[in-house]
Amino acid sequence: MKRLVLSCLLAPAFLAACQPGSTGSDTGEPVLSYEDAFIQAPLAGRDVTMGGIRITVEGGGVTLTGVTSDVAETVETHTMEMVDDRMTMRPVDGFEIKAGDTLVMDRGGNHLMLFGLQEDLAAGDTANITLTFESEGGETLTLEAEAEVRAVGE
Ligand SMILES: [Cu+2]
Repeated sequence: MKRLVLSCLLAPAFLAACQPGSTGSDTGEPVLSYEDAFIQAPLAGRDVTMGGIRITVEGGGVTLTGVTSDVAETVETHTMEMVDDRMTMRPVDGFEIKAGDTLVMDRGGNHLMLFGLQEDLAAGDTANITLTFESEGGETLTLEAEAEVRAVGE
């Protein structure tokens, strides 16, 4: 089985190499890249928080099918929507990303939700986030992201 995996486990200074456009593929197989992966430091006493990431795919479309992290028991993908004039969030099982597009997960919109956090997680830490995708051809792809734990408001 052919598996295209792109890891960007690099310091911020090297992230330019992982930005959209630098990983294009002519083979028709999706190539994933990411930037700006973060986890918001949990409020004191809470074991739930949110996170974000920008994922770009080149060369073919994918669906984001699952997320895990080494600092959380479970990770869900959520979106925000208006229900009865109030912004609420709900889980989304599969985010589609078309070839050439970027899925933005950040505060106030699509985002990651982390449950069962490791107790000592704090701003300044780094955490691994593993994202699993299915290509249009049915292949499984994995993206390993390194996320920065940021204080609220940073
Ligand atoms: Cu949420």
